[in-house]
Amino acid sequence: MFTEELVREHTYVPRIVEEAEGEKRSMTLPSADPPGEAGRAMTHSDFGYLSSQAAAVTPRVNDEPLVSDLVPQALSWSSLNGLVIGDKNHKRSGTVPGIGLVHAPFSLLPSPFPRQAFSQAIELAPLFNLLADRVSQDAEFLQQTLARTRKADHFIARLLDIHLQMLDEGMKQKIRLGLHRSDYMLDTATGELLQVEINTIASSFPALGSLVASLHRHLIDWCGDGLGLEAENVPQNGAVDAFAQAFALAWKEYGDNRAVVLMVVCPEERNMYDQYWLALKLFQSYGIKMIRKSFTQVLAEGTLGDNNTLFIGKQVVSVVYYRAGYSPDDYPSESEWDARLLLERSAAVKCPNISYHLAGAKKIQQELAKPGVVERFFENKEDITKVRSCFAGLWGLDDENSAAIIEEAIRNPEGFVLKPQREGGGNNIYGADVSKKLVELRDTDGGVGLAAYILMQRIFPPVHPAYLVHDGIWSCEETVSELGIFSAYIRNGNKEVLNTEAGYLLRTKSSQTNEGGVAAGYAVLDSVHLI
Ligand code: ADP
Ligand code: HGS
Repeated sequence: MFTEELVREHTYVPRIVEEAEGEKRSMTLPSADPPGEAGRAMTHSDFGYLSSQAAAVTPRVNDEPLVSDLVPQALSWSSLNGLVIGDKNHKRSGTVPGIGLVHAPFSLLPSPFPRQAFSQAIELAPLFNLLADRVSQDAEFLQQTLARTRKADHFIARLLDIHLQMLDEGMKQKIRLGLHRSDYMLDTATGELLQVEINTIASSFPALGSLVASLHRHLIDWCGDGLGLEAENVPQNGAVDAFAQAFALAWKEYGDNRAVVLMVVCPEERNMYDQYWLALKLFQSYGIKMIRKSFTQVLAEGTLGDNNTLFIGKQVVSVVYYRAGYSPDDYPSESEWDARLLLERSAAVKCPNISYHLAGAKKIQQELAKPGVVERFFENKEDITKVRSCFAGLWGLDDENSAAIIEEAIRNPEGFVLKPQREGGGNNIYGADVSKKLVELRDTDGGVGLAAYILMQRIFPPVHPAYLVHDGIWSCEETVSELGIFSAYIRNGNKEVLNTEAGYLLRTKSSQTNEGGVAAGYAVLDSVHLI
């Protein structure tokens, strides 16, 4: 277990709903005309505060002296323990390690999170590993589900082309390595834990996420009972060790002791320390080296030897781990695509390979939510129910029954999020822009552009006060949180080598912010205080 076994069976019923109802706040999806000032966009704060019980463990908001005492403690701890990123104001901070560092944005104290929902998310991890693996093996499902999307989205089309090419040429490697992160939000309206998305490529912050939990446990110890928080209710977060173990197991399955692990990175990367931590843990714990190369460097230094063995220079590569390649921005020219194809053709274990990458597309998430589709991949009724229990409302816009939901979303945009097939934060459409974009897509070229998007029920998580620390400055804000559960999966042919949860990530943002993502500057790193 990489997430400390704190999940005791509680007959815990989410109080969120009761309290809010008590306080006569509307809990259903926003009606056509949102309450409050005419035209004011609905924000998370319109939907229910965390229960008073949860609020009780939230930091004392106006305890200025305490906070002013705690912040320097937290900032120094972050610098001393590598909870850092490259400073955007420093030119070389994305290319030269050790230059222009700043603490990673974090929440000063852990955020309350229902224990039962946390354990549910942990329990789902091995199931989503299996689902991603089985979907990835169903080439027909992938190609068919994305058939219309490819016509409206050139990036997805390129990925599907590589997939077809590999099917045609035959995949040279039967070992599969998945390092995923499934993101969830609590839905105030129903008290349910709903899946926002699953990332099957470049899931960030396993290392810095692990460090924030340690920071919070340190601050709680440092403060004694001054905070009214129990360090034991902040689960240890072993994500960085779990990732290192997964790399080492895949390396061992490949079976070449000379080999190294290759991390494919962006030419400029301010989140390099989250990445270097993985390399350090892999070397310290298993004596295996991890090298970093951009697609351009892969094309320049990469060759395929006998049996498609991948060489970077003279080094044999047994595992390729992508921390780039999930966005069209990562392929500014054909040479990046050539590098991707070279890696895909190689005998190295890819994390992810092209079919795992496609299995994480938002259109696939939406298709899986359709009645009877999970049954294509799971027989066990209990597993099917568990997986489905966290599905939010998801709609495709490219089939004959899409017209109704499109009209509903145009009329009632606040209840939806419009999502393209993109990753990395900052791509989704919210609020009134949902109507505008849908009308534009519907009324252009016969609506073909609609196939590049999915519609998702907007989730309104409970709001809680928190101290957010950016660039050494703290502010107390009303916030909402998103829980990510990392998971690791290794299969060698028919042999399942590893199937486990691999730690967690909590990201917290102002309740006034639509988008999420730490790297994109919307959220901060956080950890959970289980209630
Ligand atoms: P990406 O792959 O770009 O990170 P996500 O689907 O994770 O895309 O969305 C990015 C952010 O948008 C999430 O971190 C979350 O803050 C917000 N978001 C996404 N879907 C929803 C939703 N259904 N309801 C509320 N917020 C959402
Ligand atoms: C890296 N620069 C992700 N990954 O996890 N996004 C956030 O760190 O290697 O910022 O909150 C790359 C996506 C949420 C992290 C960033 C999944 C990246 O954006 C990689 S595709």
